[in-house]
Amino acid sequence: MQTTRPIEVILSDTTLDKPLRAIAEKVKRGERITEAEGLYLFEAGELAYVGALANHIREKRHGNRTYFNRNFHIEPTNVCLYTCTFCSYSRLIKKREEGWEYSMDEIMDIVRRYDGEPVTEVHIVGGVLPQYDLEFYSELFRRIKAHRPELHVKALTPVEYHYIFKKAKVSYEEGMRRMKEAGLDSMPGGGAEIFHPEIRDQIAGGKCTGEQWLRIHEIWHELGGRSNATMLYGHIEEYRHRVHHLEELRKLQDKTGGFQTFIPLKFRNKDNQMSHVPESTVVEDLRNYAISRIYLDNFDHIKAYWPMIGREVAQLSLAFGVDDIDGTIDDTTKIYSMAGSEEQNPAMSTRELVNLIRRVGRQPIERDTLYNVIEDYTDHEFEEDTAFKGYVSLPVVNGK
Ligand code: V47
Ligand code: SF4
Repeated sequence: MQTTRPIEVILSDTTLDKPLRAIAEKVKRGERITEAEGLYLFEAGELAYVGALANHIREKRHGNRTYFNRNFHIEPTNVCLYTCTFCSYSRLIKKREEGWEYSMDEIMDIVRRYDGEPVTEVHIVGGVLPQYDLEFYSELFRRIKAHRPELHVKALTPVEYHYIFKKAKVSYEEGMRRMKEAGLDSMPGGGAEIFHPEIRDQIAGGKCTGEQWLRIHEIWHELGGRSNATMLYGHIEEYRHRVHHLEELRKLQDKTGGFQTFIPLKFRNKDNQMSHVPESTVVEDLRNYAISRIYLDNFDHIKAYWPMIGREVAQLSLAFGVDDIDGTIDDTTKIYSMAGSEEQNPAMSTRELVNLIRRVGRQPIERDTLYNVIEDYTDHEFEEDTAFKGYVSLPVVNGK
């Protein structure tokens, strides 16, 4: 089933203005677009147009392949020293009794809960507090690896690393080396928000700067590590700030090649200091995925994080440049449910994820964190699963 128009149809449109035609021609030839062209896409690129270009790139790179993994999250605490204005999840230290602060043993209990389960990745991220320091996280990574060596530890962002390295008086280089030794496998993309100081200074509550975020990823890449990148969009930023953000990522990726996936994160406005700011529309969300796909010509993957965007928009996004929808999650993250996402208890079984992808004509591929293929579910027959709960609005397709 064709969901977006082929790029040739776009190019045959005689009403297309000159700059949009030039961009479409570049995309067809596989050439990079400039910052000015990126800005023009945000300003003038209507949904069907950017969608056709992004889908062209997506299908050239990945065909119909659509990736997911089996993962769970651990959020050691939601108490935080910082005061990001978009954050619905954190509690200030003076209100710490309203939050949670897990001990090492409690965190290991969560890891052990998945013993025997076919998960491949644990994603660890949370608030920033003095007791969660370099020693704590080194010990935690060591314990997880001792307990389950093959479980991929995707943990912490430059927000935490900047803080814990400064506290421990070690350089970023020394700190990241120690994290690697302790068992860190990769870094998630969080904490990026908007790099431009005009916006970051207003929303990021005193945490690390855009330059520091980029530098820590660069050092991690130099150590041979892989990581993701995000952008929190749809609040007080302007299009030029998004383009600046994408440009900084593209430049670093040219240098290191260490990023795997770009994940646009839609600002959700429940219960935070920016609740008065309206959320972006679905049209804008899809345009943003598509323009990210077009701009980031050196990123392999664009991910729609379904607990944040919802299942239906995640399905739609697969026709707008997205080729990855994250994983099973198993109701282990609170960041988006507390910010007002429609996914109040985010959890999907493998079968649900597979169905979600298949129903929009794509091929579901289970991957590990580094995108090695674990299983191609294109023709997979599922056993009848009577314990199957949760996402019931997608009926079984073709008996699968
Ligand atoms: O950095 C917090 C965002 C991020 C809100 O690497 C909010 O695979 C919208 O980075 N509205 C953390 N966004 C989550 C994250 C992530 C998620 C999934 C996969 C990966 C990956 C990374 O969540 C924060 C911030 O940008 N965030 N509050 C909010 N109200
Ligand atoms: Fe703390 Fe992260 Fe929330 Fe900012 S986004 S207040 S750093 S938990």
